Amino acid sequence: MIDSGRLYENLHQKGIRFFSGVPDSLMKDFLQYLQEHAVPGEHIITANEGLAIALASGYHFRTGRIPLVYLQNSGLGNIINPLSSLADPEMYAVPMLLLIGWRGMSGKKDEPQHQKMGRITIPMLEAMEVPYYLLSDQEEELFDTIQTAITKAADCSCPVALLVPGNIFTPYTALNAEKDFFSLGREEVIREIINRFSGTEKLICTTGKTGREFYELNKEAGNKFTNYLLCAGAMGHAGHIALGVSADHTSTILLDGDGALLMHLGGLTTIAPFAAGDFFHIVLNNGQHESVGGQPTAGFSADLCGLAAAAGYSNTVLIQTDEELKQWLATAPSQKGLHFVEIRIKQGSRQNLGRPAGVPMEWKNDFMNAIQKNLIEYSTTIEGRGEFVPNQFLYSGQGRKKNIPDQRESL
Ligand SMILES: Cc1ncc(C[n+]2csc(CCOP(=O)(O)OP(=O)(O)O)c2C)c(N)n1
Repeated sequence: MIDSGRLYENLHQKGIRFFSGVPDSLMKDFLQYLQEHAVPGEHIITANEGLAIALASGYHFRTGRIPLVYLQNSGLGNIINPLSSLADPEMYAVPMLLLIGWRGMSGKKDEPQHQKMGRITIPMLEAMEVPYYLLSDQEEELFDTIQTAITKAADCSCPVALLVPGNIFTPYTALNAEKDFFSLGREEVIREIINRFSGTEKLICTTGKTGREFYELNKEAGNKFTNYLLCAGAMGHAGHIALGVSADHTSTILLDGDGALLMHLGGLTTIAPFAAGDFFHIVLNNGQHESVGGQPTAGFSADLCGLAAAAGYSNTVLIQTDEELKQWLATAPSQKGLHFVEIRIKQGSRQNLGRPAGVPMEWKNDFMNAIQKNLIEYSTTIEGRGEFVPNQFLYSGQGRKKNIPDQRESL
C-alpha cells in the first residue's frame, strides 16, 4: 500500500509542484493529504476536469514545469476537448501527468455507471494517443513508474496517464476534522421533502450519495414517490434531465449537489428560461464532494442563490436552519413557478447506505411508465390548462423579454 505523504514527497522531489483536478474516492486519502499539506497555490480543485487541464496548461506556460491533474475516469469525457485541442502535442504540447482513478476496471465489480467507462478507459486513452502506465500498490515500483511517466511527458511534451487500479493508499486521517457550520443533515432534509411534497411530482436526483439516500428514504416512506430517476452517473447533468422532463408541465423537483451544480454551472442559464411547470431546483449544499471523500467545493464561498437569480430564476431562497426548512416546506408544495432553493447542510452520511435494487434500464422504464401515467391523469383531470406554452417562446435570444409576464405563474 502507498503512503500518501511519501508519494507527495516523491512527486515533489521529482519536480511535480502543481496539482489540480476533481476528486475521486479511489484517491481520497492522497487527496486529503494533499489538501492539508500542499503549500498555498500548489493545489486547486476545479469545478470540472476539463478546467483542470486548462489550469495545468496555464501553470506550465508560466513555469515550464510539469503539473499533475487528477480525476476519476468518469471525468475523461470532460477532458477530451482540452486534451485534444489544447494540451495535445499537435497543439500546445503540454507535458503533464494525469492521475486517473480507474473505476470499473476490467474484472472488478463496480456500480453500473462505471462499467462502460471502466471498459473503455484504455481504448479511450489509446484513441487520444495518451501514453499510460498502471500504478502498483508497491511503493518502489510505483515511484519508478512515476519517473518513467515524467520522462515520457517531458520527452514527448504531452500528457501521460497514470492509472490508479483501486484503493492503493493507506488510510489517512485528516489532521483537522472540518467543523460543521450547519446543523441540518442531508437525510433529514430529503425525508422532510418526501413528507411534505405530494409524491406526484417528477423527481430527479443528482450523482452520488443523495440518490442513494433518496432511494432508501422513499422506500421507508412506502415508495411515496414513483416518478423519480436517479442520475447515478453523468455528474452535473441532473439539472438538464430535469429540464427535459419538465416540459410535460407537471411539477418537477431536482435534488442537486453543490459539486454537481458547479461542475456545469452554465446550465442555470438554460434552465431559467426553459424550465416548464412548477420547478424546484433544490441544492443540498454541504460545501464538499462528500460522496468521494469530502474534498471542498466552492459551495460555501460562492453565492449560489445570487448566481441562480442572475441566471434568471425568479424565486431564490437560502435555507440554513431546521426552522427555515420547515417554514419553506409549509408552503413550497403549492408554490408556482421556478424556484432555486439552496439548503446548507452538514457533512456526513450513514455508513451502511444501501444501493438501489435493479438495473438502470429498469429504473428508466419505471420512470417513463410512471410519468406517462402521471401525464395522462394530469391531462384528464386538470381543465383549462390545455396545450402548454413552453418557456422558450418567451425567450428572445437576447435575454428574457422584460415586458412578457412569466406565464408559469398563470399556468
Ligand atoms: C465527471 C465526473 N467527475 C467526478 C465524479 C466522481 N464523483 C462522484 S460524486 C462526486 C461528488 C459530488 O459532489 P456534490 O454534488 O457536492 O454531492 P455530495 O457528494 O457532496 O453529496 C464526484 C466528484 C463523477 N461521478 N463524474
